Amino acid sequence: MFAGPLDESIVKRARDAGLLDLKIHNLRDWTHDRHRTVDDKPFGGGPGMLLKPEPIFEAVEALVGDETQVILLSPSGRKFDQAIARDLAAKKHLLLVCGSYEGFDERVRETLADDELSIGDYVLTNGALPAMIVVDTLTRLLPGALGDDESARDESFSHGLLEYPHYTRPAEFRGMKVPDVLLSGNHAEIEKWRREQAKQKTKTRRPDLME
Ligand code: 4G3
Repeated sequence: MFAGPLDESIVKRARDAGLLDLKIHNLRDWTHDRHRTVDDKPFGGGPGMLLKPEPIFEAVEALVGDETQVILLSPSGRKFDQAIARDLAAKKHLLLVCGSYEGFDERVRETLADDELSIGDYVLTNGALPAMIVVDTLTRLLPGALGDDESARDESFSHGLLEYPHYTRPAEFRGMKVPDVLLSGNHAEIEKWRREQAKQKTKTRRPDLME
């Protein structure tokens, strides 16, 4: 599941360039029984299974260093966003713990985790996709991970607004014209137009982003 996405384009390039050292671990490697059991039924009854604490504790204890941030991925975490991404991209070492099904024994949360993140208000079968989303988001923030062309595009959320409309050639396509101001060569006017468009779009689509 991790192999495909993390071996693509920019993430692959960053790994190959040594900007990012990424390792995948299997919780089952820290079990001791014949069936390599990682889950169990919840005390008190109820549906679903929980990840047993022992393999997670052993795995985390084996993998952490002095500068490790241990982060659980779960729907009850704080909502992951670009500001959190910037903060995490500056960390030396992250350990992302992906639970599945009904999640973690509470003692993992209480004593092992430094933080708990959610990528949004929906439930997935496990935390692997959320972990990959976190990795992808952080990777493009690592110095040198994006080419110059790509870096220039990194504006979308850095002003806290949605992107202004973008156009490329041709200047007219099937009767649809690119706004004149973008062809004017007047960079002050272009900047003003873009700022206004971004503000309008954010106000109508995402008023929550406006202060
Ligand atoms: C823990 C994360 C893990 C508790 C994980 C389910 C969605 C997200 C899981 C739990 C997940 C998210 C595994 N689903 N929104 N599934 O980031 O109830």
